[in-house]
Amino acid sequence: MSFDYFLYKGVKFSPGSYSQELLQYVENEFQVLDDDVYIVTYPKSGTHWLIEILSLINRDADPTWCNSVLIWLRSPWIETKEGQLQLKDLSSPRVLTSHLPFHIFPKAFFTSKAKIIYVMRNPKDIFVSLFYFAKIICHYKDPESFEQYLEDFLQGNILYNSWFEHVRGWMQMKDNSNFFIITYEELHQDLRGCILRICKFLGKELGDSKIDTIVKHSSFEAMKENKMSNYSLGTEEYIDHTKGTFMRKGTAGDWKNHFTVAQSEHFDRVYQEKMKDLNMKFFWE
Ligand code: PPS
Repeated sequence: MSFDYFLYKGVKFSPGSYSQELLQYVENEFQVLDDDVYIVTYPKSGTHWLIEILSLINRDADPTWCNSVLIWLRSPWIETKEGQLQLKDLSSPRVLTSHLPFHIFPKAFFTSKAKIIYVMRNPKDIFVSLFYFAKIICHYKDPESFEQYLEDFLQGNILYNSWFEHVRGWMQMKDNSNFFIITYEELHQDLRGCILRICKFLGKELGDSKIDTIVKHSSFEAMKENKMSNYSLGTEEYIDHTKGTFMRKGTAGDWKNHFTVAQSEHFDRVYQEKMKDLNMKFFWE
């Protein structure tokens, strides 16, 4: 795609689905309800996996909603023009989604009882996932090459800026009781255990067989098959389906199939430098 990103408080956004006015509104005027749950992520971290899990938890494991309503209508993006229209049709309790960095998230959240689930993923895998996604989705500029795009990613020269800034910003919330962190890698390793932890955070008790049903319907295979969740329907305007699919690979560690040793070492050096004073160890490290 050929366009220029615009800046809102230093963060890059693409024209089309975003605007200065909307971002200003979302930051300063968006009404947060006490029973809202927000899935907050840097792109490609596992956002949709969480939407599917929460859709199932909130319907007591009944998959009918997931199988009949498009995923982005179940949990609209608060910062996009489309999302703002879609969320008007939602009833409470709402599950909403956002890729916004901490410093421009709706101010009203911070004085509310609403909850955030922050999903994180190994940034090397995020980069690979994004490299393929940017080629098929219109909101991102087309990557010139893997090498160049890696530099853009490390410098934050892309939509939503840098992964490092996103994580560092949101980690200011890590000790708050309404803020829950989960990683893509944990979901992979123990989906059932993660669902139980998410239920606990949400104050939801579901029996064993319901948890099993949620595990089944939120697997990569089930979501890839589900036309309401796999982005094959209603996305022609945004996604070039001839170039790839949204539900691409769904694995942890795919970066090893893409990075050279030199690229991986370069990434590690930038990572160490940018994260050195954070004093947090992540699940994928
Ligand atoms: S987005 O567009 O930024 O909101 O993307 P996001 O949903 O955050 O991340 C997309 C990646 O998550 C993978 N995915 C899953 N992996 C495992 N299990 C399930 N159920 C699942 N659902 C989505 C999806 O395939 C993207 O990762 P890659 O590595 O590209 O396959």
